[in-house]
Amino acid sequence: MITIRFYRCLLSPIIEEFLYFHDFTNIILIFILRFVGLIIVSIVFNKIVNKGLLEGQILECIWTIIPAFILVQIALPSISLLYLIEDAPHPDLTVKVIGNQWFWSYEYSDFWINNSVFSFDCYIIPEDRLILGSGRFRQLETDNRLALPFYTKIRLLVTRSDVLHSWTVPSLGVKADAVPGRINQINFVAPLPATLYGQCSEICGSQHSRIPIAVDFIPLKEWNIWRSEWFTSDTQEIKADVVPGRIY
Ligand SMILES: [Cu+2]
Repeated sequence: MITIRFYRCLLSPIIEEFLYFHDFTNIILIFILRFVGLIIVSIVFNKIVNKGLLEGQILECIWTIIPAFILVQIALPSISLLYLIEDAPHPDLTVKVIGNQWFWSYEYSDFWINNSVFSFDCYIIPEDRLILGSGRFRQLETDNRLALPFYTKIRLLVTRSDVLHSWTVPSLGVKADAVPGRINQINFVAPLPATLYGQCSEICGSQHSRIPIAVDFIPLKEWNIWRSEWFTSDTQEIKADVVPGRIY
């Protein structure tokens, strides 16, 4: 099994759509910039003056309809993308993400241990505990990782316990503010096994840069093992590299 392990890569159908839309809009943008630039240059150097021209109905129609048509071309995929982000019928797994000063808590609300919800906290691994050459990223590794099955529809409910935070994983194309008194929902599917990283994207205090996000996407079978190991372990602390069979 080959596992992707990067800070930035595209690993979700949504982020791929973002990229297509970005490229498409850039093509239009380059066309407009070149066209308008060309006209400005030609106006500056043009010596032809038409003193009799007071109105031009056809010309005005053209220069209204064509830009309007271009705007519709941009608006339609943009709106459909917005719907795509929000739309998540029947997610397979729901996890509650709680932002704290300064760590993330995760609650698997569908799973319970001894009458308490299956939850854990993720703190940054400090620099002095990182071993040189171990392949771990500085400022991005956490002591526990959020483990999720890949090829599964995931819904995250993001909220906070103190101040504003923002749960962000660029590779999945998700960024959700953890807002006081509110629950934000994000949905994604990871098509491959991967370890992805993110960081809080809302200035939330002096340790804002010290609450990274590390997500493991693992096969459902391994995820079930991971979950049952957690249930049976005494310390209820799972090391970051617990998943067997991983090739980095
Ligand atoms: Cu934060």
